[in-house]
Amino acid sequence: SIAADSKKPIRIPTHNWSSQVVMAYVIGGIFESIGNNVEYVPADSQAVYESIRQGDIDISHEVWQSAFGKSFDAARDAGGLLDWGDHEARTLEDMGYPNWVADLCPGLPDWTALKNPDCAAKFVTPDSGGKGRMLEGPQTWHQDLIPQRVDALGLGDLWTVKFAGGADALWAELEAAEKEGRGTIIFNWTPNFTDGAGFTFIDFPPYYDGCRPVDGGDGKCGSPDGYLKKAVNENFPKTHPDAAAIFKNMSFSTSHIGAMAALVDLEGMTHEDAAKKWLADNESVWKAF
Ligand code: TMO
Repeated sequence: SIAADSKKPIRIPTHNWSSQVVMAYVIGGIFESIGNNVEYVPADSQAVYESIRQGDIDISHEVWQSAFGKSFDAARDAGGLLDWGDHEARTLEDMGYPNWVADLCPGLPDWTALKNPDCAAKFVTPDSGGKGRMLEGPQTWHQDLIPQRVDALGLGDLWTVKFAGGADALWAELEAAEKEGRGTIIFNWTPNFTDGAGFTFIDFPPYYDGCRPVDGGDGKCGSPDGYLKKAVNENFPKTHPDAAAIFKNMSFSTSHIGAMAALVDLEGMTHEDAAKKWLADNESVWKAF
């Protein structure tokens, strides 16, 4: 472009799951490679869209439809936040289980297998009041979506939903269940490091627009085959035209994003080091943006 990018740092949010944080540093590294300054801002994953709309944060690079679509829509409709296109990767965010668990409940992954009391009994934990326990992610991601769904589907007498304090508690639960040889049902998503590692999502009744209680529906639906979107503050293309053009072109695949998460959650790297390694290993991918 003719006008050069402002030297004012580009403010990139960081949230509480690994691919998002690694991708923040990946994008920051790409912006720095063209001479930009960047700043990383820890932010709530729902409130961030309002912060972008207000101009306190410049971009969002992982807008997951199921968890954040409603907050994204509200900010876009209020003005000040632009839809900056989708990644190639499609997304699913839902409850599921490591594959060995299928043996405990005949009929899985069909959700109706959960109606069987013999199935639920195999997921009782000390804190579950005699019911089968499902471990949902932090409540900031979906509020009461999953407890509402359990009740709407008539599973509330057999199952209870607990919230994990953070994503790491979900992965710790997977490891502990495997070690102890017991069943577990947790919230998970794709793309993630568990792609191809023997994790199956439960087939709930199909999602449709309006099926969730927050949208006025009865709650008897699973999560959508969702987008993974990018968003920017409306002034960002004016203050940083070169970075904005790169960000518009940027599109990561399921395997790109799974690898970003795996470097942290399987290989134990820091988010910053994972981003450096990802950039070094994938020059041909990001230089094309
Ligand atoms: C937004 N998330 C990837 C945690 O489902």
